[in-house]
Amino acid sequence: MMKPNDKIYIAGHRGMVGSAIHRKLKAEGFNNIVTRTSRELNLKDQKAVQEFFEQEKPDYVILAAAKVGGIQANNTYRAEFIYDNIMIEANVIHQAYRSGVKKLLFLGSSCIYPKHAPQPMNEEHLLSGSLEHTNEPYAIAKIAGIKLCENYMDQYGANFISAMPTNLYGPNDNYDLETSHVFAALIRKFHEAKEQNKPSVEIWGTGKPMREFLHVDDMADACYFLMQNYDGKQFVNIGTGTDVTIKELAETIMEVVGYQGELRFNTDMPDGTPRKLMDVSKIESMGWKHKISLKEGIRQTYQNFVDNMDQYI
Ligand code: GFB
Repeated sequence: MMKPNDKIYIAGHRGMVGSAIHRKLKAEGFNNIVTRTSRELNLKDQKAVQEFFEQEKPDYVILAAAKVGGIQANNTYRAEFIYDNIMIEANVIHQAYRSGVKKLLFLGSSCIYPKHAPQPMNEEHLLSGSLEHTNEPYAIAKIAGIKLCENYMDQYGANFISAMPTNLYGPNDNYDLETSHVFAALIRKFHEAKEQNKPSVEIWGTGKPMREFLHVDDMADACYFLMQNYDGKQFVNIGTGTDVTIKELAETIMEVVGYQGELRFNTDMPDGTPRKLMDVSKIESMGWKHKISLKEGIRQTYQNFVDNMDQYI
C-alpha cells in the first residue's frame, strides 16, 4: 500500500490524466510527489531517464506520460505515435525495474482492442483480431506497454500493473481542434458557435459511432484504487459501462452550452472504430464504480473550459 510519505513519481503530470492523478494524490494527503516537465526530462532519452531514476529513486511510479490525441492526430502523426510511446514506456518501465520501484501503474487506452471486438469489450479480447487503422500505431505502442508490465512481472517479479481507461474528458484537456478528442472539440465548437451566432456546427464523420466517456477525476480515483488494491498481471478496464452515439454526445453538449443551431455531419472525416464499450465488470467486482454522470461531467467541464479559456486556446 502506498503511504502519504512514500515518494511517488507521476510521469506526465501536466497532461489531463497525470494532472488528475496529481490532484487525487494530493487530496489523499500524499506530500512527496516527484514530477518533471518534458523540458526538464525527455522520457524518450534512455540515458536521461536512467539518470533521473538513479537520482530520485521513487518508491512508486504512475506512467501517465504519452503522446496522445484524437482520431485526426493519431492518423496524421502515425510514426510519432508509435515511436514516442514505445520509447517512453520502454525507458520508464525498464528504469523503474532497475531502480527497484515497488509498484508501477501503466495507463493505456480502450483503442488496444480489435476494431470488431465483441461488445462490451472485456480484458480477454486483447489481441483477438485486427486493430482499427486510424489508431493502430498508438494501439500497438500501448499493447507493448501492457506486455512490458506483464513480462517484467513474469520474469523479474516486478509489481507492474496496467489499467485501460475508456475515452476521457475533464480539466486540462487539449482543445486544439486539429488534434483534440471529440469531447473537447465539441465543447469548444459549440461555445464558439454560440458566441459568434453561427448557424451550424461541423461534426466529423456520420455521428453514428458509439463512445463511452469517463470523467478524468473518476479515472484518477480508479487508478488510486488499483494502486492500493490490485496486484494482478492482467490489465484492468476503467469505464462507466455505458456509451452514446457521437450525435447524442453532440446534442447533450449543445444543450449544456445553450447552442441552438444545426449539426452538420462531415462524412469526409473518418468515423474510426464503430463502437468501443468497455466491460467494467472486473473493476466493479473489486468494489470500484464511477461517480460522475455524463451530463454532470459535461456541465463541470464546460464550466472549467469557460473559466480557463485563456489557457486552453
Ligand atoms: O475522440 P476521437 O477523436 O477519437 O473521435 P476516437 C471520436 C469520434 O468522434 C470519431 C467523431 O468518430 C470522430 O470522427 N468526431 C466528430 C470528432 N466531431 C469531431 C471533432 O470535431 N473532433 C474529433 N476529434 N472527433 C481516439 C484514438 O479514437 O480515442 C486514440 O484515436 C485514443 O488512439 C482515444 O484511443 C481515446 O475515440 O475515435
